[in-house]
Amino acid sequence: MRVVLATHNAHKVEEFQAILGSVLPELEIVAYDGPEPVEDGTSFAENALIKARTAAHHTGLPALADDSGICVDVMNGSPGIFSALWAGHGKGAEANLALLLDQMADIAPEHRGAHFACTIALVVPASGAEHVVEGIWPGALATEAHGGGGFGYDPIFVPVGHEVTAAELTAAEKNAISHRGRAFEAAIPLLRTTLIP
Ligand code: ITT
Repeated sequence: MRVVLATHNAHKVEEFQAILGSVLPELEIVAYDGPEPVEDGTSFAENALIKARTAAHHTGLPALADDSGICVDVMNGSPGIFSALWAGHGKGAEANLALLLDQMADIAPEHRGAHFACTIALVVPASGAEHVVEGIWPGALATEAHGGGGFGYDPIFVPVGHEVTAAELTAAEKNAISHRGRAFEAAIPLLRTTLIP
């Protein structure tokens, strides 16, 4: 069964393939290269559904989308759904990360709690079915960036129970405990029952 992955983020594609490849080899994950929707939802779930619906509509295939981000406690959950564009359009991951570190510069260690959130949407055009699952990865923000793995905010996120950042974990370690890995724990049974005959 072919499933289209409605993302233009190459790091997400890598993590999806690493997580899904070994567990559901029956699924052939194909990249989506059609029109990009406007992500104007007000939650991770709304944005994930917007992306999955667009890809399902343009390809006729079941579509998976991921909307994710980092949510900082003392910032009332920001950057949240604005994580990819926190420093502005076209600025990129380094600028996003630098801005967040700057905004958190005066915040004491005990108030640096944060979590990553990932919502995965599955839209099946043949049946009209729509599903949404979520995963959360709790932790705290470091005061400076460390590590070269992962992507986005990984170099400043210290997962709960760890003393290193997410960017210092191996890809397999990250995928086993991350928000994306946890969302897939919920998505995998759904994918099995919905897509595999
Ligand atoms: P698509 O919409 O094409 O999927 P995107 O990167 O724009 O790609 P989002 O709107 O969901 O996707 O924004 C996700 C952002 O949240 C991402 O660009 C990172 O800045 C951050 N993020 C999400 N998951 C992350 C992870 O595992 N590690 C580090 N940062 C992450």
